[in-house]
Amino acid sequence: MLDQLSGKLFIDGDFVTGRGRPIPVENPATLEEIGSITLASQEEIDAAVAAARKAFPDWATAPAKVRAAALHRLGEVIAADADAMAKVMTLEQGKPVNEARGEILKLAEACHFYAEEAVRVHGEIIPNDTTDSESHVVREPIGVVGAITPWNYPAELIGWKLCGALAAGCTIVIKPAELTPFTALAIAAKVKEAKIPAGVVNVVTGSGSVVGQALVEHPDTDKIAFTGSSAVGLHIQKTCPRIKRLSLELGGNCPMIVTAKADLAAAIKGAARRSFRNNGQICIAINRIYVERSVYEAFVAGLAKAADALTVANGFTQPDADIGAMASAEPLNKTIDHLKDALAKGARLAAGGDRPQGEAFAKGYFFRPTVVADCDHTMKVMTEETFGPLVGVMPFDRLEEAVKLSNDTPYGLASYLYTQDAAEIRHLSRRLDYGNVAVNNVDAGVMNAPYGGRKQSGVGYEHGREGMLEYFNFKHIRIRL
Ligand code: TAP
Repeated sequence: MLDQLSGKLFIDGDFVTGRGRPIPVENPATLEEIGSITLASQEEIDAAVAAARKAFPDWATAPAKVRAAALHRLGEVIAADADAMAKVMTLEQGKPVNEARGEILKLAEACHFYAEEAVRVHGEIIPNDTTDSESHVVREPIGVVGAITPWNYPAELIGWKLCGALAAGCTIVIKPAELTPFTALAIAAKVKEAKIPAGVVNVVTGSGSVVGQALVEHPDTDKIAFTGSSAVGLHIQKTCPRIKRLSLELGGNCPMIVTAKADLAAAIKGAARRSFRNNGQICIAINRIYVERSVYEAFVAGLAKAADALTVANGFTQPDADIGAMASAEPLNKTIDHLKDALAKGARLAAGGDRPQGEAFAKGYFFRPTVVADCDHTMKVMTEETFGPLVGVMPFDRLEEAVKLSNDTPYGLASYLYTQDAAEIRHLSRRLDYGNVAVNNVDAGVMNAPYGGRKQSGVGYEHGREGMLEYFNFKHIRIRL
């Protein structure tokens, strides 16, 4: 599959060979080159946006059931080829094949979810201030969407935008991360196979500062749907040269509170999963854990044991490994930096702390799941987004203190709480200043509920009906009867 996708762009329903500079793509587990993509030129970006614009009127006005059927077809062809698509993802991103397959199936689920939502685009008739008129409020698709996505979930983060946009009647130009372009191009192949009309979906590749920025500045994109770091999100907001809709799903620095009334075994299991899955390269990864002092040492010992038990391996040759290679040198180096900073400031290393030993790990970006205890808020691990397999733990004495520490961050994406006490659940979950609060579980995002951050974690929502609303304009039609 990679041979067919190398060097391609997907414009107006067809794969075309890009004429720009080739950019090599590496396997982060072996550092071998697996293919190359092209830096899309302004002319190619213009062609993609023009194709989306040309396709827009027919797609926007097609019966909702036609768009729904197209999304159902897309979900089916993606699920049918999940194994091959998962291997492509693992080769460029590093996560184990089984986990990548799960992500591809989630993409298929998003297609079916938004196919069902597409036929429920209702308006409203509102009585107003005169007896002989009424107000009709209808939803109309915004137009051409530029979607810019990161490398940590190369399929799902495209899927939420693609499916919400298409269900609403928008057309889209996708710019995937330079590190993980092939998953996006594999999705484009499925768009073609599902016979979604030409121009409705387009993919252009290349660096964010050139190709992503060109979509942001393009006079004919009506909305930018972005997922990535808060720094780039802010840059997009500042440099967007004209008024257009922006949704920004940005960084996180997610806390977990474990009280003395928690099921400790469940809390440890949840913490190990949400701190280390995908190497912690998740916007909703648990970065920092506050544990009530009476259960603190037991929790640290349990989490260290759980971290040590996770298997780290090349996720392609060992598809069922818990953790594969990190996606690139950048998050690996940041993890090492945050670890050194914590240890220098007095943290205690409880698990991990170095690269795994052995020939298989000689080249790739591997790091062992790492737990540091006795942390405080002078340490980067507690105050910045690490985006790596590192979690900090800190004791607390009063619940108010745990809430204050949890909210002591510019971010507001997801938070986690473990307690069996109903009063604690009610009290704490309402006081955590986050878009998502998961209580006694670590699955902060589900397809049919809105998912979004506050503060520096962004504006707008994905998932759920709210995720589709991002792609509509509301129109008020006042009719005199
Ligand atoms: P970024 O460096 O922000 O990159 C994200 C995307 O933006 C990439 O496609 C990147 O392109 C592109 N980009 C970079 N500069 C740009 C510019 N000037 N104009 C337009 N596009 C530009 O983030 P990342 O390192 O890939 O991803 C990690 C970050 O994403 C973390 O902070 C994480 O928390 C966040 N994230 C948030 C969420 C949600 S739902 N809130 C989900 C996942 C990840 P290139 O990389 O190709 O240059």
